[in-house]
Amino acid sequence: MYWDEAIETIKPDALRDLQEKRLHETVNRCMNMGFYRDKFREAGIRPSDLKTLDDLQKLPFTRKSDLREGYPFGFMAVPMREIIRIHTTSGTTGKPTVVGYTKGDLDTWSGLIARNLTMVGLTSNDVFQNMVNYGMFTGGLGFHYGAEKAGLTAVPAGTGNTRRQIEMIHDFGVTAIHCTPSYGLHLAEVAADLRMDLSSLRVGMFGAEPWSEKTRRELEEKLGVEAFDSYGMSELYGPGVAFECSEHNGLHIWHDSYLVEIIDPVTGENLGPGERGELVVTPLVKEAMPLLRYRTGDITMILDDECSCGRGPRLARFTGRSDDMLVIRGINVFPSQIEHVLLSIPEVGNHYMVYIDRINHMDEMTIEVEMSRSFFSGELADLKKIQNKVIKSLHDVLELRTTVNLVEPGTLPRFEGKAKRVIDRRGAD
Ligand code: DLL
Repeated sequence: MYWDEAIETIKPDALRDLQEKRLHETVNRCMNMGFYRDKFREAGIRPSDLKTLDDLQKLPFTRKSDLREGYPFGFMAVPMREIIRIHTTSGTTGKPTVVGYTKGDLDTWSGLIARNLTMVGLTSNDVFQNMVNYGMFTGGLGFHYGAEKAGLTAVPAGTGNTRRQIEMIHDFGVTAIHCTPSYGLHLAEVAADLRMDLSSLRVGMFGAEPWSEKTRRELEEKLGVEAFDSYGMSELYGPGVAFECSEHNGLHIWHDSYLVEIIDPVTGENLGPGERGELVVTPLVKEAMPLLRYRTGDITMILDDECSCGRGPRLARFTGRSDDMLVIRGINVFPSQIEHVLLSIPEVGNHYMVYIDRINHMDEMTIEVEMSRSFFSGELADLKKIQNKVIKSLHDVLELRTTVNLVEPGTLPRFEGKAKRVIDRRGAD
């Protein structure tokens, strides 16, 4: 068990003092980086202009593209000899972003994860199987060190070989798992097909990609776990930034370590609690790679009503990104809208792929979706009816004509890491 009483029960005044002290330290550390020295000079501000937390908005934003330009080590605020590990973002477009960690960073990060594991009720009596990638992705080593710090028995399973994963769960009496929600669904399907036993499980922690309440119910039912949402990103250490408690009503953000703002992604203006917008985070504890007002691109809102667990503010479930918007024949489409429509139709399952092509200069969106097992009769007339229903439901929400192909259950790709469900095949023409 890992319980940091001084921090987790901190009173509002003491918290504010701590946040201000840590913000000053962070700004001073940032002055070791050419990028921030230039930014401050351009904006005509000095670190000493930052007196209280209310001055945060005077500081410039930092964007993913800034970090990319600093590849590989341009954002390190300490000499390389103090950096004892690096991770990188997945970098599907261009170079990835490199994130450095000092010894202090690894200690702080594992402490944050250990807090989360304790928050969801895990103790040294639990056996924890970590089914995410242990390489450059932060989910593997990040959760692993947190689990050890909290005293759990860690099983560093990594990804792949689902049958073996299920055997280990059974043989080692695994009580808690961590994976992406899409892999969780796959694990459940394989276990059901092979009639293998997952009954030792009681807690499932899922994150690294957006998922819905419907998926939560399915994961809980099929895996026999209580499912917790976990949010993080490499630039902010990795997982452990925000995590659900057993109320399952928003993710607690560790406010001693991260300052959060919500902004309008277009104007950059700050929005209030209850208003949905882009999450901007200023980490307060990072040594190797401090960041100021980092634009995560993730869409959420701050819930400032008190949680009955007594912990600090929460972020609402993430509903997409400000930058995954697709423009199809001039219409803005968020992949989360497509998912939402598909999940509301019982005849189709939650595995789907979206393809976007440009045919004769026109954008065409094709959605392949698996039928639900219980509705899959193979009757042509039934299929046509369901297909039309999906097309109409999508049209009602997106105001867009789409091609829908229904496919047999179990035929679309399953993802061990993050699901990549949108494939944009439009070339520049
Ligand atoms: O995904 C870190 C992580 C590992 C989080 C394991 C949770 C569990 P990146 O690869 O840098 O880091 O990707 C970060 O993933 O900006 C979000 O868009 C998305 N994401 C992460 N967690 C959630 C979540 C890790 N719970 C990007 N809900 C973020 C929705 C999420 N999206």
